[in-house]
Amino acid sequence: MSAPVLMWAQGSLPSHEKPPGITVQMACSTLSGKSIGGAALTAVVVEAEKGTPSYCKVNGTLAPSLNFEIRLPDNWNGKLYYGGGGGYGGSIPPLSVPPLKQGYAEVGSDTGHQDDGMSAAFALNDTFAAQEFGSFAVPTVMSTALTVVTAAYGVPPARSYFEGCSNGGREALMAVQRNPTLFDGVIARAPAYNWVGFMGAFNRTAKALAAPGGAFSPAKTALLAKHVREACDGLDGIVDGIVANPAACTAELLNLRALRCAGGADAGDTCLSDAQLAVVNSWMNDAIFAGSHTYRSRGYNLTGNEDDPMGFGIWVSGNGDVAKAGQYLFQDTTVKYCLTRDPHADSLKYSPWDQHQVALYSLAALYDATQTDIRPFIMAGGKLIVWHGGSDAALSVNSTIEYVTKMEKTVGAENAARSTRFYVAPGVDHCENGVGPDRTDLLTALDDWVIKGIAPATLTAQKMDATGAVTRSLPLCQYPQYPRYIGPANSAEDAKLASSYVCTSPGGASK
Ligand SMILES: [Ca+2]
Repeated sequence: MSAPVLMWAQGSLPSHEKPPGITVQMACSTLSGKSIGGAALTAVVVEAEKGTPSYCKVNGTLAPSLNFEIRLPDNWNGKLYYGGGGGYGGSIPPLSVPPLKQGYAEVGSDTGHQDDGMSAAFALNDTFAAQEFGSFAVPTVMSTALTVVTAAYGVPPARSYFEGCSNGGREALMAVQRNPTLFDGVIARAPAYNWVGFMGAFNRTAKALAAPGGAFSPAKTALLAKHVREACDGLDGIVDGIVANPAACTAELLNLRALRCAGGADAGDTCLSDAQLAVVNSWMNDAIFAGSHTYRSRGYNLTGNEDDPMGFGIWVSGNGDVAKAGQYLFQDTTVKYCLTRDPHADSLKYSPWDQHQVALYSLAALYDATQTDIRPFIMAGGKLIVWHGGSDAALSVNSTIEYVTKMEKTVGAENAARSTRFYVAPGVDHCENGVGPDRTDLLTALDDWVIKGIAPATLTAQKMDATGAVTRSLPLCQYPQYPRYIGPANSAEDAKLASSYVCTSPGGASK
């Protein structure tokens, strides 16, 4: 990175200089066929269609096999947006339309290998590929992207932001922790930051599901979800299908024993067998494993949204076949290609999770983003927004709560308050979807914070139908606050409006 770029990235230059009026045709013409930033570039104009503006699509490869894409808009706003990817990487994430519409130059990569995102096979015999996926890809591609964007527009980006969810959320925290001056602002959503811990939790719950009688059919999942809603939905002031105040949903209120089949053996869709209750138990309880430091994944909340199409069924139970569940598949490929290095290993027989300390240490060194001392990022002026869906069945919101809580303690309350924000979106599944409103313009909130010094407070979350019409809204409250309904009793219409809620602490005080 050149010195001027570093100065811009640290915010020492005015932010309101008007970027040059370079069209997508001009940008592509400048870059096409050139070798810039260590890569031979292709550059083609993608015409506007269906609400997506035209852009110059720039592709290149950094040796040996790190493929990246840069999307350059008309009316560049002078800023760069790096979007993270999901799973085990392997492909360039799709275009994110909102940042492009706002004039950002967008950047993404395949993290250095090519696969479907569900396989860790790339890591078996290629430590460099594992390192690229773990932490090298983002700073490596950023170095090239800054050079390419500067070549296209004549000036470097005035600000650079990173946003990602799931593995992309992990990449976000990894950048904050290891490359603290790379981005001016970072959005980490549902971060998969505790790789060793959550993979171990996935393994434990998958074994419970695979045990005799443990399989969870959709009917069993629906039974569980309905039971939870009946116990806890109203604790936030409105029965609306969202348990927005999980802290009040205690084990006593949940009373899961009431679901037990008489005698403990499966007796149909109106009860849970002991083997199925053991699955719920594994799901809800913390998973803690021995190591040079302990590896952890916090238990999941029962939310009453287990029966959502993108919830417990696809991520945990596999709708009756655990081998089809997302959690099973991720832990299985991790056991095969990272822990045993045996592609034929049976992950359901791999026990205990912490049996091979060297393998766990290696996995953590590559992929864990658990470092809580982010003062270098804060001292450089960086701003961090953390977000997690309240009914995320893939990664536990409680693990993210634990990270943020430890981080705040490590950096101190004052540093945390001036540089970090944490939001939980009730009723929202992994990264998006769910009963709850899942859309918030976090990028604009971050940009206003970085550029104008306007720190985000309560934001608004919206749910949209297929046509883009807003069907529901809620305040997006800063954790530990939750949106408490204060509208007319039992009004389904008022329940759809953010104005019917006030952010409230679980203990009762609101602001
Ligand atoms: Ca509710």
